[in-house]
Amino acid sequence: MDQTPTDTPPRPHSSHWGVFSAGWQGGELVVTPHPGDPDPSAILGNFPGALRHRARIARPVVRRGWLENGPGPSDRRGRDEFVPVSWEKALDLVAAELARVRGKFGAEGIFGGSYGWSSAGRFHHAQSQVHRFLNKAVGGYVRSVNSYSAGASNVVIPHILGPFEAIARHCITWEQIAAQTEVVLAFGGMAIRNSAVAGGGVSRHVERGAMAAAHARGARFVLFSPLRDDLPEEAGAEWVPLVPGTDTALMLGLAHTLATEGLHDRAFLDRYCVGYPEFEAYLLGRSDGVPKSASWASAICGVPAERIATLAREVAGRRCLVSMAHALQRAEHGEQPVWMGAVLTAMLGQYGLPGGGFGYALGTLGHYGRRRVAVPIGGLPQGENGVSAFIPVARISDMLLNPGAPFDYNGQRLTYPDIRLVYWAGGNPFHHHQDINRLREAFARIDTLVVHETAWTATARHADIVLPCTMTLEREDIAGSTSDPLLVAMHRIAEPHGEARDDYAIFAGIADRLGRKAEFTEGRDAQAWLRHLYARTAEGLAARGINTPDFDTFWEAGELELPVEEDTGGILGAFRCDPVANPLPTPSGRIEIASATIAGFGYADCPGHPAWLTQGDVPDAAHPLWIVANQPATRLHSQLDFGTHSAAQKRRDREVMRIHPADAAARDIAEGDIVRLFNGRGACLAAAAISKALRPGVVQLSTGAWYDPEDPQADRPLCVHGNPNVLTRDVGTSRLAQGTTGQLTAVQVERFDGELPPVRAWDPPAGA
Ligand SMILES: Nc1nc2c(c(=O)[nH]1)N[C@H]1C(S)=C(S)[C@@H](COP(=O)(O)OP(=O)(O)OC[C@H]3O[C@@H](n4cnc5c(=O)[nH]c(N)nc54)[C@H](O)[C@@H]3O)O[C@H]1N2
Ligand SMILES: Nc1nc2c(c(=O)[nH]1)N[C@H]1C(S)=C(S)[C@@H](COP(=O)(O)OP(=O)(O)OC[C@H]3O[C@@H](n4cnc5c(=O)[nH]c(N)nc54)[C@H](O)[C@@H]3O)O[C@H]1N2
Ligand SMILES: [Mo]
Repeated sequence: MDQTPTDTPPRPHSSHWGVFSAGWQGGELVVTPHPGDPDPSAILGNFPGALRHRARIARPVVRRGWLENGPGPSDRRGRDEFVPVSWEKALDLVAAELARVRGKFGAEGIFGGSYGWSSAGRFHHAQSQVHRFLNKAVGGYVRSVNSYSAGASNVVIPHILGPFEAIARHCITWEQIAAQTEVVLAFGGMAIRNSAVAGGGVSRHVERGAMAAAHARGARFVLFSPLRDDLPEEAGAEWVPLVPGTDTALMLGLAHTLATEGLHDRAFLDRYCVGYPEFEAYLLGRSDGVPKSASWASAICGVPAERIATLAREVAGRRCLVSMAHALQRAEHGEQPVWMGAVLTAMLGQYGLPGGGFGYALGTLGHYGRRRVAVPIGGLPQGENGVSAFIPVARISDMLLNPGAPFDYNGQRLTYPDIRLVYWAGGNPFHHHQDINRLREAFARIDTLVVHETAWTATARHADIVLPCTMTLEREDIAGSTSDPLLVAMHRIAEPHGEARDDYAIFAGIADRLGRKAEFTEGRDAQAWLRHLYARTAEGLAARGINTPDFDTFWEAGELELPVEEDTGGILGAFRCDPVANPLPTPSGRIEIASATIAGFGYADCPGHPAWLTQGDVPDAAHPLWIVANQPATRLHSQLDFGTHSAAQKRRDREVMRIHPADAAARDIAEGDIVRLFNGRGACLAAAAISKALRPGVVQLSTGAWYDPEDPQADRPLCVHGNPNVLTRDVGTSRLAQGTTGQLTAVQVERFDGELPPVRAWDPPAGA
């Protein structure tokens, strides 16, 4: 079907994992990282094999049962075959179904939360497109709030410190760390594989270099993690392999040593914080009879008491950075380690000092620790949403399974709406959501699932109407973000695959059928929108008196370096300088070590100060291992799982699970064996790699291998490829934030001696 592409010179493009140029040579796509990037990501290697892979969706299709019987609840989703239809017919069907649902149930019957990363590029950003479309052409949609990344901290940080982005993104920079930090207490590490990625694109990967510079200067890195490789070798870290999910206890042990030995910064606590006395009563055991001493902590977190106490003594009085990976709060009671990390930092008195303080999420993505871009970056305007109902993003299955049921969120009692139509563009819930078997049941309840996808993900396979869309390389866009100084002209590198269309063109076609085309497009085609978005940045530059190329000159040059702000420590730096003139936007204007607001909500699972709360999902005799389901090194989430780099790291076609030699020996598992991971919720296969980089009792299976049910007709099929979300639990972090708890769960692992089922996740489904 496709012609061999003719040779073309390299042209600029951008992705969430780096800026690059790409061109065709002898029929092959050649991808070259941006020459200014000191540490490019190998994930770029997923592009060449992906464009024309069999996993791409070539034409619009409709699920047979939906086409023949019309919309309605159906457990045939994910089990049925598909029927190809013309674009005309597909767009007619979607428009008519949107009109039906809106007419009968109102826009409250449509869920357009559509969480997901899609691709870099300000214009073709799928979430912006779908939200704008639903607002402008349908009158609104039930939305989702917060993220899978930071579900708990999105809610707790504003109560205790201030706005999430202002606190996490722009206070402590990698430049400060390289030059000034003396000790880094890295909870969950700062893995280079993770900071390879930044939403909207990243032109320079600086993290490895900054850690190497700090280490060379004598800075000390302490890694608290079940995995040894969560910091790069360049950091020269000491590894404290704690039990997963126990950081709050360990930090309480550190804090107890500080408090009982008078090493805490009382002047800082008095001047900049509220609630310390109340917290101290808990810490010392005055309020509950249990002193949270180093030996108390040791029994929970598995780190020797002496090591905890010694660390506390060694760190006090030093320029100390407490960094914390998102991962810690993607777990039951995930609010607690975040809050406790903030309190520990306050006790050390380090907020707002260069290279010191609380580096929430620093190193977990490439857009933390960067200076802010000083001019605006244009984005697609979203319009007004006529629906007020929303869910915390990870409550999707709860919502679909329990229409009308009440739930708690951040001091509010809300009700799950009654959803009939779900519209997804740019995300993969069968990648990101927990307890996939439950998610399948949830999607069986609705009338219609519409999905725009580039490739045959499990989400597309569970849809009723699948609309094929272009990959980023097949269209023009502009990449830019507030944390990267390079604005990139993303040139088109390849022709669209099959009949694929841009999300924008698809939405424009449906809006036309709903009589709302002019409202959606404002009369612009994609090119006109790019010029419109560029004008925003150009105006910002002109206002600063900076000579600005016109759009055509920018496009031809391929990139534009933008000015960045001074590195002044953000709102925490200003607060440190003068807490009266620059109070934090918390109720007290200070750091809230105890929060009267949160206490007032009366949630037992999130009390008014950080606390150690016992968990419901911990290893037991039947499921004695912790599984860490962390981010994959070889790709971004599930994107381009079929790409060359990602595919090359699989063994016998399966995702690799790491296991400690002692745990492997006890199960007669050898290097490269296929294993079955299971618990009460589900089971999957993976290939075993034996490694001492894990704490014993912990296995690691990263996310992102496409869900591949051995028998799609079964209720709880075995995933033969290695998607850990068949195992994870679908419960909220607490009633406060209702964030995802997907990072950790209890499992058993055994050698798989049966006949090895083939992996078919990348083959198109029947009829497509
Ligand atoms: N167990 C467990 N689960 C987790 C996590 C964990 O730690 N453990 N981490 C969570 C986190 S932090 C996150 S952010 C989520 C990520 O979850 P997602 O963001 O949903 O994952 P992606 O694989 O990035 O999904 C993006 C999808 O968009 C598609 N796409 C790309 N470009 C376009 C486009 O232009 N248009 C359209 N229509 N589609 C496009 C891709 O093919 C891909 O299927 O996963 C979460 N899930
Ligand atoms: N290559 C790559 N990079 C990515 C992504 C990707 O998919 N691929 N996704 C990006 C996204 S959207 C996000 S939100 C970030 C996520 O950033 P994170 O959530 O920080 O990333 P993870 O890799 O899930 O977890 C980091 C490490 O935390 C450790 N950990 C897990 N549980 C615990 C615990 O209880 N205590 C301690 N101390 N450590 C623990 C694990 O060893 C794990 O390797 O990553 C981003 N970067
Ligand atoms: Mo994320």
